[in-house]
Amino acid sequence: MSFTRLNSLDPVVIEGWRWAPFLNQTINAFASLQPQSSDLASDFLNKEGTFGSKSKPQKVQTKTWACRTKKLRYVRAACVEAFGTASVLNLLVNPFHNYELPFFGADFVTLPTGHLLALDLQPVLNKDKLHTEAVWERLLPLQARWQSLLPWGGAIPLEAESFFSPGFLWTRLPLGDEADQLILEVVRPAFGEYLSLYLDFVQKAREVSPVRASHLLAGQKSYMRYRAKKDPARGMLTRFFGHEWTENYIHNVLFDL
Ligand code: DBV
Repeated sequence: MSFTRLNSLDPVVIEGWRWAPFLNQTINAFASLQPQSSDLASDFLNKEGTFGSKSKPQKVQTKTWACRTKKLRYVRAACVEAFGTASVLNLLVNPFHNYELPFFGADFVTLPTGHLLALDLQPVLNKDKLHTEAVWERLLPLQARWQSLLPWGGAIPLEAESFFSPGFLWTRLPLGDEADQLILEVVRPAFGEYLSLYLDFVQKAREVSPVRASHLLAGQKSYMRYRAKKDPARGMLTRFFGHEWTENYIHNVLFDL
């Protein structure tokens, strides 16, 4: 039975999708902020395709859940399921630039080669104490606790480093029961704590001056430009859905500023 989503707030139903509990937790967390639907074309709300050989085509689907709230310009979750090939939840929360708030970012990726799990409150302005100090003070203890239970994910591209905080939780795990248990017992509660911390900052955030807001806007744009240019999912999405849809999705839905 299939259910077509007409609105970006409609629930995401993907049979067998392993990241569903994480998305549901996110949706519940934002429910208290009076979320409003984001204006997304139906081709981005629900997308289905096939890939692989003609004799053995495989099904893939991508759905986008999104909303905005009083202080958050654009909250979006990209959900991908291609059985045996990829299962992804990529989340990004973009605050309005007149609030002193970081981004909330998560990348939960399962490929035949293993899981790749990234979670962070990413700075809009990296070398700016006013922007980072209050966040990092509360984030670092969370990172210290949860990262100690997970292997470090390894080097990230040098040019990407300034977009991450020192509270970056980052791991790669081989597929299997042991990873499933770590995802359940470590990644899931860590995600809950990072999300609660972020929502606490959102709740307390006050509007900043127009001058400050323009700095924050410049920082947001440079982050978004980087993410759109270097999206690690570009190859995968192009293979699934073609060049044109993928570029439109990356520039208008995933990283839209
Ligand atoms: N990554 C995205 C979006 C995805 C997505 C929108 C819709 O930003 C998936 C899907 N990430 C995705 C895939 C891979 C990665 C890798 C499919 C694997 C690519 C491959 O192996 O072929 C964090 N994601 C990665 C890597 C990093 C991140 C560091 C490995 C390095 C690389 O291959 O470039 N994603 C990256 C990041 C954040 C994030 C900067 C912030 C939290 O969301």
